[in-house]
Amino acid sequence: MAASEQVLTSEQLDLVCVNTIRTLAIDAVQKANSGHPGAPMGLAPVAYSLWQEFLRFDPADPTWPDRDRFVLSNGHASMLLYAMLYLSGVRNVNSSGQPIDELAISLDQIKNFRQLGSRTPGHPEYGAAAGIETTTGPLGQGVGNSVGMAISSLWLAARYNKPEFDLFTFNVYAMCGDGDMMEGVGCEAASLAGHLKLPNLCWIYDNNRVTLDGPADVSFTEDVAARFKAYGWNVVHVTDANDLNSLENAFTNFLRTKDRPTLIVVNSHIGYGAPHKQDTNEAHGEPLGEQEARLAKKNYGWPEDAQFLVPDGVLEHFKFGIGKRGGELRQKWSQMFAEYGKKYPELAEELKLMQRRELPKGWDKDLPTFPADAKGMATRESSGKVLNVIAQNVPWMVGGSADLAGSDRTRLKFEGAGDFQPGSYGGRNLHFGVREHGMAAAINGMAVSRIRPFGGTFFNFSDYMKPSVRLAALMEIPSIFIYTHDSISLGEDGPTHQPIEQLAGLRAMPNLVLFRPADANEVVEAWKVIMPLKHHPVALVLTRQALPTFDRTKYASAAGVAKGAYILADAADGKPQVILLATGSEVSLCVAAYEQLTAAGVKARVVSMPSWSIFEEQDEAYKTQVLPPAVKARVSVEQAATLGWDRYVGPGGIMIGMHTFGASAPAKDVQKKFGFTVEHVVEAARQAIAQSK
Ligand SMILES: Cc1ncc(C[n+]2csc(CCOP(=O)(O)OP(=O)(O)O)c2C)c(N)n1
Ligand SMILES: [Mg+2]
Repeated sequence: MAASEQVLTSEQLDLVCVNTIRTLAIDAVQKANSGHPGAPMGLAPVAYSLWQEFLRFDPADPTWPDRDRFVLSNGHASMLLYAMLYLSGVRNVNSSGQPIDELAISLDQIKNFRQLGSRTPGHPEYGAAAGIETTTGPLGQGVGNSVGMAISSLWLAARYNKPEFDLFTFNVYAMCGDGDMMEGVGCEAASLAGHLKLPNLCWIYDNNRVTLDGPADVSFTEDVAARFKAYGWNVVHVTDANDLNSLENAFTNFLRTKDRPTLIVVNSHIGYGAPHKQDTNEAHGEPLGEQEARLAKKNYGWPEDAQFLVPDGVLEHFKFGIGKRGGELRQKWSQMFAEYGKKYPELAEELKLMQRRELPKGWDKDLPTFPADAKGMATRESSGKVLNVIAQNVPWMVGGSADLAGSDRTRLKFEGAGDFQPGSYGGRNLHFGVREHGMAAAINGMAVSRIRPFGGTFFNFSDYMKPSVRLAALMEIPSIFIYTHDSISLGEDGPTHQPIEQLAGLRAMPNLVLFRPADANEVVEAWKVIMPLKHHPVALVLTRQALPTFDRTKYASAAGVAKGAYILADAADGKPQVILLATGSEVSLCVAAYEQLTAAGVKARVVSMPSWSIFEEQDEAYKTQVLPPAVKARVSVEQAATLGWDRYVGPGGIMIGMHTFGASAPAKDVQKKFGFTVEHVVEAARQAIAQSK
C-alpha cells in the first residue's frame, strides 16, 4: 500500500498515519511476544493530532531548550511513543545532547522492541533515545514529572525572558490513563498544579474505562472531571478519540486557557479495531495474537499480511507537519538566542551552563568553615546555611519542602529569593505542601528541565517519595533530596517519626549518593561533593539535634568526606586495636568513646563514614588504609537498622544499632534506652578487642 499512489484526501492520509501508529504497536508487541498494544491502538489519533498539529518540537534538534515536552505517563503504552519518535524522524543526540545523524528510534529498533540493548525497552527510559523526556512506567510518575517541567518552564521564563525575547514558552503535555488518575502521586501532582495555576500544563486522560484487571469500574467510579475542576483545572471533553476535529478543538482550548492547567478527558477504546479484544482488558497487556492482529488490520483497511508497514507518504507527511513547524520554530529560537547572547551575555552563559549541567564559576565561594564548638549545631542547621550560600552562587537552584521548610532549614532566605506562587513564577522557594511524593516527582521533572532542584522532608517520610527517588537514580539525574530528623534522636515525636530501616533501604539503591554527615564541617564537604554531581541523585541525611563541631586541628580534616569514609581520630602510632565506625550523629559518640579508651591506654581509631557508596568507589589501597584487614576488632554505631554494617565490621565485629522501632521520649532517654551511650560504645570496643584475640 502506498499512500502516494492514490490521491488521498487529507482525511484519508490522516487515517493512514493513525493506522501506521496502531499497526506498528500491534506488530512490535506481537514480535516481542510481550507488551501493551491496547492503549497505543486507542490513543493513536490523539498522539497524531498533538504531534502533527500542535507540539512545538523539532525532530532535528530534540534537546532544543524551548521544545514542548511530551510525557507518556502511561508508560506501558511505550510503543505509542516509539512510533511517534520514529515517524517524526527524531534524531538521536550524543552524550552532550548534540543531534547526530542517526534516528533516535529506527524501524529496526521498533522490531527489537523489549530486547536486550535496544532503545525500545518495555517502558520508556530516559536516556535510551532522544525524545524520551523522562522514564515512565510506574504509574503516576510521569504526570508528577510533568508538573515539575511546567514549573521549570515558568521559572525559566520569569528569569530569562526579556522584552522581545520570549526564550521560554514551552508547554508540557502528559498523556495518562486510569492508573495515573488513581495513583496518589498523580492526585498530589494535580492538586499542586491546580494550586499553582500552571497554564502551560495539559494532561490528556485516556478515559478507556479499562485497566489491567478488567473494567475500570470494579475499582474506579469517581467523577474525574469534577475532581479536576475542584482542583482548579480547566476540563475539556473529547467524546470520541477518533475525532481529530474535536481533538484539535480541545488542544486549542488548552492553548487559549492562560490561567490554569487543562485536563482533556478523551473517551477512547482500548485495543481499537480488534474485534474480540477492543474495550476489554485482554487488549491491555498482551499481544493480540496473530489472528486478532490480522482482523484488526482488516478493520483498518490495512493489508492483513503486512508487518511493520509504513506506507509511502507517511514519513513525508510528518516531515511537512511536525518536522517543518518544529524546524522553523527552533531556527527562529536559535536566532533569537544568538541575539539574546549579544544583549544579555551573562544570562545566555547561565543557560549554556545549565544545559551541560555545569556550575557557574565561584559556585562554592563564601562557603563557611565552622569553628570547633562542643555544643555545636544540628546538621540541618549547618546545611541550611550552606544551602543558602550555594543557592546565591547558583541562580538556577530552586527548591522547597513538603511543608517542613522551617524544620528542614531548606528555606532560601537571601534577598530576592522569593516564593514560587501563582503570578510570581520567578520565586526560588517552592511550597510543595504535604505532598512528598508529588514533590519528588516534580523535582525530577525540574531536574530533566535542567534546573538544579532540591526538596526536603523528614527522613522517615522518604518512604512517601521513594518511587520517585528510585526513578531519579534510574534516570541518572541530579535531584537533591534533603532529609532531616534522621534518627530516634529526634525524640518526643516518637516511633512514627523515627526512621529505622530507611538508611539501609536507600543505601541499597543503585546510583543514589547518600550522605549522613557528622558535624557542620562534614556538611560543608558533603555539599562540595554533591553540587558537581551530574548523574546521581542525592539523599542528604541530617539531624534535628545539635552535634558538636569537631576541633579539626585535633582531629582529621573534614575534607575526607570526599572519599566517603575517612580516619577522623587515630591511635598515636596509627596501629589501632579497635576501630569505631559510625555516621552522622553517632560519630561524636564514637569520638567521646575514643577519648575514654585512649585515656585508658586502649589504642582506638574512629572512622567517619558519611557515604558508603563513595567509599566503595575508592581504590583498595585507600580502603585498606582506613579499614586494615588485620584489625578485626570493630564496632559500628548507628541509630538505624544494622543491615549492611556487617560488611564493615566483619564476623568478629559488634554492631550497635536499632533492632526495634524507637520510642517517644526526650532524646537523651531514647538514646540511653537503646544503648547509644559512651559507656556502651566503650564496653563494646573492649569486648570486640577481647573477641578478636
Ligand atoms: C505504580 C504502578 N502500579 C502498577 C502497575 C502495573 N500496571 C501497569 S498498567 C496497569 C493498569 C493501568 O490501567 P490504565 O492506566 O487504565 O491503562 P490501560 O489499561 O487503559 O492501558 C497496571 C496496574 C504500574 N505500572 N505502576
Ligand atoms: Mg484504562
